[in-house]
Amino acid sequence: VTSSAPVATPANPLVPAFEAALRRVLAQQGAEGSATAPAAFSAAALACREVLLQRWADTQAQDAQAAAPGAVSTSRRVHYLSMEFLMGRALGNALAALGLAPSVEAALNNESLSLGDALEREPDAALGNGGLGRLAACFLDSFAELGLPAFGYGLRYRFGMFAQRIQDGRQAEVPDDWLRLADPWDVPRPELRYHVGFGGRVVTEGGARRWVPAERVVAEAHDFIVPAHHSQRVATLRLWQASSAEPIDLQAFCRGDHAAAGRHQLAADTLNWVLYPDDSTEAGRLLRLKQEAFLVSASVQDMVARHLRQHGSLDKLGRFEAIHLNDTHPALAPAELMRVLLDHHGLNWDEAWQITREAVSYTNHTLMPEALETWPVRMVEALLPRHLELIYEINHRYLQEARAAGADEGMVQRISLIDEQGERRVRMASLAVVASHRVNGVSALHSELMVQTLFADYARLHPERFHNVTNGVTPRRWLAQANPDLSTVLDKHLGTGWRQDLAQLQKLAPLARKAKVVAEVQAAKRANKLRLAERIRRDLGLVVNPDSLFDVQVKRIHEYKRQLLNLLHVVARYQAIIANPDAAWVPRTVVLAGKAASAYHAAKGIIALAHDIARVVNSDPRVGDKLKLAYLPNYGVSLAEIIMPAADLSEQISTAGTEASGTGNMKFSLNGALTIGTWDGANIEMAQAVGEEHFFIFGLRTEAVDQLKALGYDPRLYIEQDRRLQRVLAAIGDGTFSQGDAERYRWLVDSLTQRDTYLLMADFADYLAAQERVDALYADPAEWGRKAVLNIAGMGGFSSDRTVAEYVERVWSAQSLPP
Ligand code: DL6
Repeated sequence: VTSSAPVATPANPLVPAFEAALRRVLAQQGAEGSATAPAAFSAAALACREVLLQRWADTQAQDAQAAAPGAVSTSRRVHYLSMEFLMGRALGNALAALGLAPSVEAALNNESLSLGDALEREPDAALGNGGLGRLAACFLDSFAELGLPAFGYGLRYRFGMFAQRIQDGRQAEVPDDWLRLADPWDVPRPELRYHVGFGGRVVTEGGARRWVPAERVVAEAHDFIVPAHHSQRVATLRLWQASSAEPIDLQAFCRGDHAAAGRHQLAADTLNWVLYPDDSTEAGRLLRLKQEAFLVSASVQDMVARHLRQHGSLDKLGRFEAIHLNDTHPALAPAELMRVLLDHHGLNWDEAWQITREAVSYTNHTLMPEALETWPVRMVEALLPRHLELIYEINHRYLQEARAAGADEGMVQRISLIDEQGERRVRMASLAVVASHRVNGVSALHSELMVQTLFADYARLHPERFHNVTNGVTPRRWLAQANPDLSTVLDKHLGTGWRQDLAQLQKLAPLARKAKVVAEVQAAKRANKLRLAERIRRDLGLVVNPDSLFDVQVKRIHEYKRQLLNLLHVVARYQAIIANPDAAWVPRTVVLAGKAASAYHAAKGIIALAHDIARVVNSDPRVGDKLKLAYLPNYGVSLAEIIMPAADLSEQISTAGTEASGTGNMKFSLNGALTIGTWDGANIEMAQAVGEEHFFIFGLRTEAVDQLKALGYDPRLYIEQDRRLQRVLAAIGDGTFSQGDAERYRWLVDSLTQRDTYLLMADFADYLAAQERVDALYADPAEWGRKAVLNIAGMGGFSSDRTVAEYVERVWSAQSLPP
């Protein structure tokens, strides 16, 4: 743990209070004779929690005062709705933020306990899947750091998404039981409870519509407090827990039908079991929709209640409260807000719609058609009949306006919130766009493609709505906490201010010419590589050479991210080494990690192939340390904190036009890795910031991809021209890596040969050429080191503090509101 300022010194007024709390908690636990690492973890966490609770109360008081009638501040409170928050561990961050690391370390040492062990005991709060969820977690850190009045809203998943086990080289999903040790960070708010309805019917009473749900659950708030590192402010992550309004049916219980007695509670519990229940079944899909409605309803009710407490009326709600939709999962929020304003508070349509559009904004995180949510109308009708009525009405009015503005019938069909082709479906992205005053993409390229393709019609009608805000990552976690050795080097040469103002990394650029600075950065890298090598040995029993080039691709497993292209390179390299073992090979350790969605068979096939290739390559005595392939299981935030600082080469190789931004790419560069990447997502802005000559760029660009597809892409043309590609595909197809089983990867070779949706064949040769440039540069450590330093220096613009500041300016400010 490296502590950011304020550093705990004897003058730090928190220290005595903290030490007392620590002694108290340790004494309680010690009474059971359990002064062990888990006890040390919970004691340290509970002690931090006391300080955090005080800061939480102070922050709320400050924000309430700033929002009071007549107060000068007009800053809007942000309500960031997201199905995912990939928080990781909290203790290291809390100690650094509170400046308590040295004192807690000393206090634990007095009890013969180690802080390092205590930190390792904490389970990851993995309430997310990938970049979208980790971005939300970085934002919370920046909300606190920038002092923005803000709440993140999510669900308290009992079992996260899933923990990944590898059994016989295949992914197996097991429950991620992260709450098995009581969660010391959890702050239950039993006083904050809201009813959320499902099903039933809508009746007319006195001319007004009223929803009579068939089922009701209670949403209970549980807070997680996120501290700033350079002030006393905090941000709040409010997670909803469902319970039944009727937890036990006593009649059924007395009849002896215990299952029936608990069925309501079971239905409520199910809402909190896992993130993204497998959507390959109707029940799974229904549960997802229910979870989304649950998140949205509880959060909107909470926001409205707070606004009413502070302002007494609703007419200015849109001016004071921003509701942000992190992707389309919470896109029911505008319908829910309309329902609350119309049905509970008696506003008329125009008033309610004006407030809703002022409040709501939306970030799109993907252009992939299959990831764009739509829900069958029949499902929405059955579960949320009043919301469907409101969506119809929003649609009706919106299409009327569009017609009046000259939209023809073709356009009307395209912009309608209801997809009428095939089974009628509600288009969630359309609902989000129509109800928002601002819509943003997450990198320059993505935002441009968003208005040219997915939202082209809406962008023509409302150009002022569309903006770009390129993603960023928090330097507190992804540099200060994850990479203490590099941080020490930066502190020595730049001072400590980069934690708060990452742009200060620029000052490193001129130092890249100094061999001593480069050597210090390289020494930090080597220490991190030793740490990762040890982790690989521990998890896989595989010994890797810490001086080999660590070539890393870690992220969700998805065809568009092209982990398969990486594997094709590994096979090509393996074959080349076998063919010419005495050549001067630059030793490489290829590291992969990532989870595949449980119902995504092709992605799971890629994981299996990686393990099959690793088994053969790693055990071939002709190869030795010239090539090793390590697939680390159960990728998550804590593992990423070990991997990112240790990478020499970062693989960002998605097909151009498919990766919205990426944030892993930023974490790698920030930690001094060089990138091999396509002209995609935020890779582009990173290459521009660092200097394209310090990046290994390869592959077709978006326009070329589009042209090739328009002409009729035929992967066989590329295969026919490339002997290496033929040999690689032949080996994968003939059972070389699958114990002679020529059927195992037939589907994969067929798919690459016949369709190759993500153009691996078209980019293969250029990718291999770029890998050769990587080898050549790595053989010159001084030059590699210089470029590594320049990569770090160029990353000043990719802090989530900058990103959040841009959201405030472009999306959440009073100036961004519709007239
Ligand atoms: O914006 C955060 C993150 C981007 O960095 C990734 O490029 C993008 O894939 C991810 N998007 C999603 C959305 N769903 N899908 N697929 O996770 O968002």
